[in-house]
Amino acid sequence: MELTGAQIIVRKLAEHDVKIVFEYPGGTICSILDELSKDESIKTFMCRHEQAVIHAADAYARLTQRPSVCMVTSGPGASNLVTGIANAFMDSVPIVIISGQVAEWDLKKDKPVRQRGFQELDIVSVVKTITKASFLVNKVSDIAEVIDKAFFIAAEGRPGPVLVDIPINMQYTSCGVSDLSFNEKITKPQPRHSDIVDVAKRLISSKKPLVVAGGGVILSKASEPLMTLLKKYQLPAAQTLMGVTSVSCDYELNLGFVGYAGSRLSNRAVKEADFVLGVGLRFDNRAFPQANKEFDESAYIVHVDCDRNEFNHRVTVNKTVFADAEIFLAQLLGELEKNRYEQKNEWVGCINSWKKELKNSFQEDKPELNPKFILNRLSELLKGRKAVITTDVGQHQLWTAQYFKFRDENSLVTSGGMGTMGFGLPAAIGAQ
Ligand SMILES: Cc1ncc(C[n+]2csc(CCOP(=O)(O)OP(=O)(O)O)c2C)c(N)n1
Repeated sequence: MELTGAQIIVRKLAEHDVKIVFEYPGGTICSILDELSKDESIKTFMCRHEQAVIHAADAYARLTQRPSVCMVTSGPGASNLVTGIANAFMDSVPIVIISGQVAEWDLKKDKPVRQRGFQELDIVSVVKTITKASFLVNKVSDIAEVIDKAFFIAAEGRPGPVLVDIPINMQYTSCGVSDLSFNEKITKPQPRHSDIVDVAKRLISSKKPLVVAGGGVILSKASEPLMTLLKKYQLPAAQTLMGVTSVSCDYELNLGFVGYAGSRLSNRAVKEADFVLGVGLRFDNRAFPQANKEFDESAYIVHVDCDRNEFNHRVTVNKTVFADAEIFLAQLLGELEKNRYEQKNEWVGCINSWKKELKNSFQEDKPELNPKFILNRLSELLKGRKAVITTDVGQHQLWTAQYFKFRDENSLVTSGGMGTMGFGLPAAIGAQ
C-alpha cells in the first residue's frame, strides 16, 4: 500500500497505543496535524506555548508511565521546547517529540551558512545532550522504523525524551509500505543472584539499616515490594525529592525526604545508619550535599540502579547492583524469607525518640496559617480522592514534598533535576 509520511506517523502512533498528542501548530508540522485530525482514536491537545506543550506531555508520561507524544513546528517551535526537554531528561521522563523541519532542499546541511530555509534550525544538534537520541529523518521509507526506535529508546532502561525531526516534504510524500508492526520487547536488567544474597546478609547483620528510595522506585512501579520490605522488617526509609511518594505517609518509619531542604529526621538517620540501601536514586548533591561525608565512615552503602553511569560518580559506595528496582526488591524479599531475621528494635526505638526530639519549627500545637498547617489541612481535605499534586519550583515545592501527606505512589509531579519554574501549571493540565 502507498502511504504518505504523515499517514505512516499516525498509524504508528495508533499502533503504540497513543491516545493524546500535545501540540502547537505551525507550517512544517501541519501535514501531520491534518492527518491526526482524521483519526478519532487520537485526541490532540493544543497548548498556548511549546514550553507548555512539553511540560503537559511530561506530566502525562509521568502519570501514565508510558511515553507521551508532542508535536511542534520547526525553528522557534522546536527551540521553545528546549527547557522542557532538559526537564524531562533530568527526571527520566519518556517523551517522543516530533518536530517539523523545513523541506529537505531548504536544509543547510554542512554549508557554512546560518540558515537556508525560513525557520530552519538544526534542532537535532541543539538537543543532542538533553535527549536519549535525536534523529533527522532522511527518507519517507525510514519514518516507520525511526518512530518505533523513538518509542523503544524513550521507554527502555532509564527513560527519557527522544526527538524525531521530519522535513515537511517527507510528511506529504508517499511511499510503498508493507508491514508496519513492531515487535521489539523491552527487557529489564536483572540483578545477579550473588548480589541479592550479599545484600540480604548485610541487611540481616546490620544494626542500624536505612533504605533511601529515589524516583527509580516509582519509575519501575516498585512501591509495593518496597512497602512490603519496609513493613515486614521494620526498616526506616528516607526518600529523595523524586522518590517522595514511593513510601506512604502512613508508614510509621517513613522519615521523609532527605537533603538540605529535607526532614531533620531522615538527615539524622543518614548520618547514623550503618547500612544504607539506596534504590533508584542518583545520590545527588541536593540530597547528599557533602557526598560521602553525609554518612557514617563505617557505613556499608549499596546502590541499586538501572543506569550504570550513576554508580560511584559522587558518593563512593561499597556495592553497586545494576538492576531494575522492582525486580531487585522482589528478589531481596524472597532471599530474606529464607533467612532468620531479628528485628532492629533498638534502632527503631532510637528513631522514635528522635521523632519527639526533632520537632519541626512549624509546631503542630500552634494551628496557625503556616506552610505545614496549610499542607496538612489540604492533605486531609484530599484524603481518599486520589489527587495528583503538581508543583512549580521554589520554597512551596520543598514544603509540599515535606509536609503534604502522600499516600498514593506517583502522586507528586514536580521538576526535580532541572528545577524548572513554569512547570507546575502546564504539568497540572497534562495530569488532568
Ligand atoms: C525558569 C527558572 N528561572 C529561574 C529559576 C530560579 N528560581 C528558583 S526558585 C525561584 C523563586 C520562586 O519564587 P516563587 O515562584 O514565588 O515560589 P516560592 O519560592 O515563593 O514558593 C527562582 C527565581 C528557576 N528555578 N527556573
